Amino acid sequence: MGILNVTPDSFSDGGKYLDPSKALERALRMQEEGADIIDVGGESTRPKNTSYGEGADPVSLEEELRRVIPVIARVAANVSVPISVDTMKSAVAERALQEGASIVNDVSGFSFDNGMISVMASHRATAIAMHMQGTPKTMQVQPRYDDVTREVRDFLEEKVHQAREAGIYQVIVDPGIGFGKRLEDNLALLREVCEFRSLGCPVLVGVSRKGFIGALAHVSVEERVEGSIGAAVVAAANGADIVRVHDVRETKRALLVADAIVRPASMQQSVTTV
Ligand code: HH2
Repeated sequence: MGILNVTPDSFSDGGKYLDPSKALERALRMQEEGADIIDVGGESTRPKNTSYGEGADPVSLEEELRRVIPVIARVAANVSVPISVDTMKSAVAERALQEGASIVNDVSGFSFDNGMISVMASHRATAIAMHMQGTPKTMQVQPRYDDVTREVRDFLEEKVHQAREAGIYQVIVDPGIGFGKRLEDNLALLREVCEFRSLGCPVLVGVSRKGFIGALAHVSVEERVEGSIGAAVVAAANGADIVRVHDVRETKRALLVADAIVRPASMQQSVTTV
């Protein structure tokens, strides 16, 4: 899954793709480099208490629609891979689905906006349910778990159940690396990705250029490509079906090799249905 942030303030690529023609160029490039999904987002979730300064401010509905919808329309008309919309707002999801997106990536796990489930159900969208403790503004303020993998798994199980009750059967689960997690929580979740496979859904992991890579490799956000690829390879080896990345070409090459070594066809859950 290639990341297309249409935001002025995303932590690693903010401001680069605000212009719809630049965004389209980027989407086409990621498709050519091997992305199987393009994820378009108009609201940064940059955490507080990090080297990026203050946490991201929430974006109004009007502003998010203004950023995202023209880009989704242009990307949908020009790429052949599925498009997901990274939003917590049901009105943004609805417009994006009308314009050609087919997946909704809701980092709040459908908790922020209680209209989200019915929008996804009525459009027969694929739902990505991600775990987050708190909100983007507060999530890195003393996150705490007794058993992070069990607690995140229980949360995602409930979300899968909630989606199925509403008639949404295509659900992708995501433990939410960096969303209300300490370093040791992120590492435990990546070590134990296989625990999420028993939910019976494809598992998505987003590690690209995130803070824990900077903390471990002592590198700024511009220098996290190698660490990101290392983490993506380990996540895939441990059972992730989809990795959400900025550096598509490099990650794809690494994953082609890693997959051939560690993932026999029988272990791969179907993601072609999304
Ligand atoms: N991470 C980010 C945003 N959306 N969605 C899912 N499903 N999983 C993730 O791990 C995830 C996500 C944060 O990364 P990024 O989009 O690069 O930054 P920002 O939130 O600052 O735009």
